[in-house]
Amino acid sequence: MSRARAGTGITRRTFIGSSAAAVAAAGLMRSLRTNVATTAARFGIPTPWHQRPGLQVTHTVCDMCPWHCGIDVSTIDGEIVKIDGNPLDPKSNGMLCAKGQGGVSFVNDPDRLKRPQIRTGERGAGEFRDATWEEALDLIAGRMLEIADESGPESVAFLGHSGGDTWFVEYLAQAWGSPNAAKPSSSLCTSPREEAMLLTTGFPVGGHEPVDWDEIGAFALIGSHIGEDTRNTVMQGFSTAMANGAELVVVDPRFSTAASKADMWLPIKPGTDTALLLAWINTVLEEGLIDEPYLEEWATGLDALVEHTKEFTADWAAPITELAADQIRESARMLARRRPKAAIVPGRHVTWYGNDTQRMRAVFIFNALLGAYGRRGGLYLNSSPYIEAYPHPPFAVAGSAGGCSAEPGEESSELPLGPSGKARADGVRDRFLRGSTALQELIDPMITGEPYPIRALIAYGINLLHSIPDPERTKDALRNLDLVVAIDVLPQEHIAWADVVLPESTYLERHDDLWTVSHRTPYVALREPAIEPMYDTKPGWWIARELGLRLGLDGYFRWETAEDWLNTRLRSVGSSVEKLRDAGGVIVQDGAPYLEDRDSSPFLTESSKIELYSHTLEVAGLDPIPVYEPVEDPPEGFQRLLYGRHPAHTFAKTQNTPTLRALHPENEVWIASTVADDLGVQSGDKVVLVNQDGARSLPVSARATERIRPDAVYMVHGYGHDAPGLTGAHRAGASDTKLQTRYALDPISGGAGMRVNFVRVEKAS
Ligand code: MGD
Ligand code: MGD
Repeated sequence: MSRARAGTGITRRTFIGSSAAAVAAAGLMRSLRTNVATTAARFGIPTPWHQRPGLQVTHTVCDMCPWHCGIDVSTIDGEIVKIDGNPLDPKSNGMLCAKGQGGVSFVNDPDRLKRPQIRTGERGAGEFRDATWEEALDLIAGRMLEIADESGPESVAFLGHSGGDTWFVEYLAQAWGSPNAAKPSSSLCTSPREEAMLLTTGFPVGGHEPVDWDEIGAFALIGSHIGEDTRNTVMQGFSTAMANGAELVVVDPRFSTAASKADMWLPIKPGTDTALLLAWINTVLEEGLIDEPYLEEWATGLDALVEHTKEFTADWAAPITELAADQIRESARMLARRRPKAAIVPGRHVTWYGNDTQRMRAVFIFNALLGAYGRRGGLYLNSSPYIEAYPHPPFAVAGSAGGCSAEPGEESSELPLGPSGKARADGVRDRFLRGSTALQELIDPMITGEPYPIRALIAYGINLLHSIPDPERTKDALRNLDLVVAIDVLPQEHIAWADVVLPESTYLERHDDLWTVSHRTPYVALREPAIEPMYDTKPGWWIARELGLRLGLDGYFRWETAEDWLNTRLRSVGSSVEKLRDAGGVIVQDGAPYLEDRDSSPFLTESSKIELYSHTLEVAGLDPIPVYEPVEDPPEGFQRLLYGRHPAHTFAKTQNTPTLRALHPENEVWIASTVADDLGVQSGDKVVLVNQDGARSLPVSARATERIRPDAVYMVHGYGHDAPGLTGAHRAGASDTKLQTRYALDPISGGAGMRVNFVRVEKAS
């Protein structure tokens, strides 16, 4: 495998040049490096990694979180020594977060899955024997074919996430013919905002939120906890905006890191944000703080909106949100004064309370009133890169599983067609719910066989028992299935429930499909292996292809290697794997981010305008303009369970990664000081959380703090692992998922609102 070779450790990529000067300079640097290394060796100082001979750099794409930054991976003698951001990549801009740098440790985690395994004990017992790839793949394909013969291809579900999911959840699932394919990044994350944005502007938010950070004058974060949510580019944008003096309003029941930087913090009562948003809309309409010429040209439904929101004043919202009316008005003015260089930043994980699409509609309507879409300093317009898909025979089923990740396949950014719609209860309104992939709605059919049975599950890179609410229900489903296949890199909890475990090579050991990222400057990025696969692991593309061939899907797998696939696609933009590698791993194309860059309306609704009033919703019998629906209050003695991210960890997948674990070994539960006092709990005491249905957490440290409202507790997602194979993360901290025994289904997007669970804090015995 040829890689970009570093001239020196310091100016790696740029240093190589064909000119004599570059060659001479390289020689000089080499001799300097030798001298430094010799001197260091004389004094017994180990040679720094960037001065060691044989340094190579591979341009590839990170997979430590779903943001997928471009990275430069430095290796010496086939060993990874350092990962940096790729300066050419529009996402990383040469920078990288702790999670990304933790990749070295992730790949070298001694607990990794090392070889294929076949279950020997009961499901859940975790008893396996080693198997060859041949045997494991034959077994899976044989059972899939039997099941399809009896119950049809739709009785096999494909659930997946992580960077290689397109091979399984999209390509293989569609070729095989199952509409039951889904990613957690849709209905457990972004589906309400994607549906809301489509309804309002006709295009989705997409993987990359289009905030014009460089020029923004004022912005609001509603629940988005940038700083704890450490998406690299978003943190860079946030820092730029703050350094430029942008004003910031943070709406969060918790004094988050972002709140500590804000001009105004609104400690809202959880679940009441739609009331606040309606009052913001009312304030700017009443006070004439809207961009009238923009709305005249680009929006419909303003009169109806004025009429609808007349009664939703700040005084109306104050007792609902438990915020002061003046604070509500002043925060709306703070944003509107800087219009159009102002916006509410579209949140990302927005499946909160079940009425989430309407809350996100209110966000997008407010942004329209400020004139933000397609304006400098507001929300620019993303463009998709031009590149052709891999040519293949027509799929047996159409659609993609969609998601919030900036993932391969992102160019098809319309909302995914509705695989799981088929598996949902009757009576669901036609376009909605079927409009997106509601992963959690596929679990019941695995248990009940209704409306038709799902009998087999291919789980690729999804943490089945930590990502989907009500894990006991998921276990019931796993118990009931006729085939469970887990394709993963770590012995996560659900692995013990698989019939066949297939160990994938990690993202630093394999190719994947191209990243085709819809962006201000749309771009295509290449994932290439930086090292050879460790152990007896295989890349996802190889596994999908080998399975496909055994399933008789030869027509879809005429390509032999990932490089064949990539070269075919890259030919359509005059490139190849080799050319792209030499160009630094990224092809950046021109975008058209502002209205003035476009010849026609960018708004793709039926009216070609921003729809403040949605006829589509009206026709479906749903509220055409958002209304506030109260959520259930916590019962006496309970607090609402809120959760979020830790800057150094991703979901439930990095808690076992040695260097990241060293940064944050376990989570803690934030409890308002007054509540903690009443319970006699002090910071550092171990407590157990018991939810409304009696589910109990592992013991977890309390953090008594003024930084959260008394009606809620908060914890970082992803801890409380029960898998003994995760030797570092096992039983460290507590799991939010295990306390989420219920969720509220969003009737429009199919999203699963997870903030509808309540917990009682008990002192651990
Ligand atoms: P949320 O869960 O919506 O996540 O990041 P966000 O979209 O920012 O936000 C959590 C915040 O919402 C918390 O501060 C919480 O106190 C607040 N909150 C809770 N309830 C309410 C409420 O009712 N109203 C309001 N206004 N606020 C409330 C998620 C994002 O993070 C996602 S989706 C992904 S895919 C990435 N994952 C990730 C990761 O795993 N690790 C790290 N380090 N960063 C990540 N960034 C991304
Ligand atoms: P992770 O815990 O990152 O979350 O849902 P998931 O993507 O399921 O699990 C990733 C899985 O992939 C792990 O099993 C990991 O070991 C495996 N893996 C990692 N790398 C690779 C690889 O290269 N190849 C393969 N084959 N496997 C790999 C995330 C989802 O969870 C999202 S997007 C959101 S926003 C929601 N967040 C959330 C929350 O905050 N709280 C609760 N309670 N539930 C949530 N669910 C959602």
